[in-house]
Amino acid sequence: DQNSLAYSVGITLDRYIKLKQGDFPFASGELSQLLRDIALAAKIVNRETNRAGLSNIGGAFGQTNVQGEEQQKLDVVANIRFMRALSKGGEVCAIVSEEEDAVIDLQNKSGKYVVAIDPLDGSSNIDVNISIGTIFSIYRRKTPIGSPITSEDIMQPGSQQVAAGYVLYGSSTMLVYTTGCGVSGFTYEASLGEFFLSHPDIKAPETGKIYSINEGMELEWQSGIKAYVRDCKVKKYQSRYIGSLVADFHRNLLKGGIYLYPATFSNPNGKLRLLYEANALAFIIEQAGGKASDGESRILDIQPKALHQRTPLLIGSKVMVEAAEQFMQKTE
Ligand code: AHM
Ligand code: MG
Repeated sequence: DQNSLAYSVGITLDRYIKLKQGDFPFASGELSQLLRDIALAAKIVNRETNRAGLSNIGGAFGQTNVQGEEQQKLDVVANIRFMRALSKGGEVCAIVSEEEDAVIDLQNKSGKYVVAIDPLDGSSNIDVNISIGTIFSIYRRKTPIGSPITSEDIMQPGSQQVAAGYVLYGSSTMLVYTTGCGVSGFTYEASLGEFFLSHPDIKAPETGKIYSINEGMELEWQSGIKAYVRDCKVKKYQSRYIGSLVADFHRNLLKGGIYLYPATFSNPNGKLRLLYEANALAFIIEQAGGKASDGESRILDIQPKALHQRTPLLIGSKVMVEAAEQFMQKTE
């Protein structure tokens, strides 16, 4: 088939996007360009990430700027890079970012797309050389092109995403995305400066043996989550928690597993953000055959009410997410 053929000849992300353009909703070429803009910013962030350990010796490395100013933190750098790529590209009218309190209205009258992005998630892991990620969601604006942006454009449920993806800056750097026709994964070849298709048509295993949750919070959990995690232990599942959402999600997507960030007594909506963390991964997992839930409802059906709204998240292999939901509904 087309996927395996493409892989065997070493297909780049650019070529793949072109090949698949017909699959995109509205196939105007602008969404393709937007994905390329994101990939370019990801390459730059990848370069900065690889240099992170050198930041303290930045002077010697030539990283301190002429004014001798200290280097900016990497999550700030990543935000600047993605903002620049998205605003210069011309396809986007508004951006929601974890790093910005308000919506960025680009005043771009011809931009059809709204992007929600976490430019660098898991940034507390940077200093200790652990994988981090970028997460993005793409929506078409609802109001007519040329009119001012309204909350109708921004507050769309995840089911309205036209594309979503993540970049994992790990032992290798990968970009994984969906436009609603399955999930494709690309690995970055730094010496060539290209993402190559390495994981065509990713499918999440129906079930798995990995559970990922911050167990230090157990005393804060509701009884359903406690009972589910206990069941994972009875079944002798593997506990794996990096504390970097993209990395934990990616491993479970490929190997089969569940990631849980539940409600706690002190944080009844959990920690993760609906717009730029949960929704993108929920779209991807569903496209891969898995499931994403807040314990009661499908993540993609949640109508957002606030920009930085949080949601509990149970995500991963279908059978495991359904089991966790059942435990929660039984015991609460
Ligand atoms: P951040 O957006 O401040 O980086 O927080 C999100 C991160 C996720 O990557 C990770 O899964 C989670 O927070 C870990 O939280 P905790 O340390 O509470 O387990
Ligand atoms: Mg984050």
